[in-house]
Amino acid sequence: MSFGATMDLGASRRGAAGGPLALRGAGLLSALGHGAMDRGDVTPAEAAPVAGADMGHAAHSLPAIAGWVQAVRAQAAAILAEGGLPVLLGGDHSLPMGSVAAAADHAARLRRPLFVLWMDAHGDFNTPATSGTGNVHGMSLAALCGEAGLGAVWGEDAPAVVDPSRVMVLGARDLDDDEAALMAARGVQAVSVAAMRRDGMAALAGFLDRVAAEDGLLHVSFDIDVVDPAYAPGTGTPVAGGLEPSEAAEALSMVSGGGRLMSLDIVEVNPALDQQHRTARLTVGLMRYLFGTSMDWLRQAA
Ligand code: B3U
Ligand code: MN
Ligand code: MN
Repeated sequence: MSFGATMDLGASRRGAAGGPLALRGAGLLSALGHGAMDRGDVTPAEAAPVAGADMGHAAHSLPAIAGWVQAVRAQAAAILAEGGLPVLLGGDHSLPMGSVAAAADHAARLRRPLFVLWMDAHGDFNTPATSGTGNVHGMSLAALCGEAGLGAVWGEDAPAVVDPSRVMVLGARDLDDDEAALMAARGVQAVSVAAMRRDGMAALAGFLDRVAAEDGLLHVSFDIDVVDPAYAPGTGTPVAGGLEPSEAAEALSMVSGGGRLMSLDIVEVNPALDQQHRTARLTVGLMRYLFGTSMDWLRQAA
């Protein structure tokens, strides 16, 4: 069950707000499989006033982003409550603060641990104190793991939404120094593209084994910049040396096979930077490997 959030205030470059339309236009619903439906776009809750006059500098647009996160959380929670699988179409990567929070609430109700697979060139593990850009899409995973500074989203002393030791960042290749140190200190497993080429999919396989061993549920947060910009140029912060489409497809197929997927984000597709819709099309094609609708899509598209 997909829904859109047309928000890109967490990024430096505008345009990812057009992601939901681009993904739908590229055939998202058919990729999600038989019976999938789209709920349209959420409307943000009114921006909450934030205490602390300099908050806006350390984390740009945080009050407005918090309003969107709240709306995403409510929609994802409603879909989960109906027994559906929420698919958030972003928008930038700050929005999953809402979808992951909804998944965590739902998993807690079922008394099962939530695991998060964050497929991304970046760690998104900065805080307002470590961020060089002030962009909230570079802080969302840290906030979910309980780091301080984005209190406007959940309230300053809210507990961590996710246990950092149950998080894997896959495809990481652009971590800031302080960010990498914080991830290591908290026990977030970051797997670089180089490590994936060296070890095959062993790290991901081990992670998925853990999910199964603990009878966990899995949230996948897919930032399209995990794929190499040669194939996916339509994104705001491209980083060379990314995954080949076949590698991303293999990873998503492995997740699909485990049958533990509970919710999904598809973020950072920016049609304003795309070339002939190829990034949106590739993103949708890759999702076919997650939902078992691929029919060897990559080979057919080639
Ligand atoms: N680490 C940098 C760059 C970045 C993070 N996420 C994206 N870009 N998309 C930052 O701004 O925190
Ligand atoms: Mn990201
Ligand atoms: Mn990224």
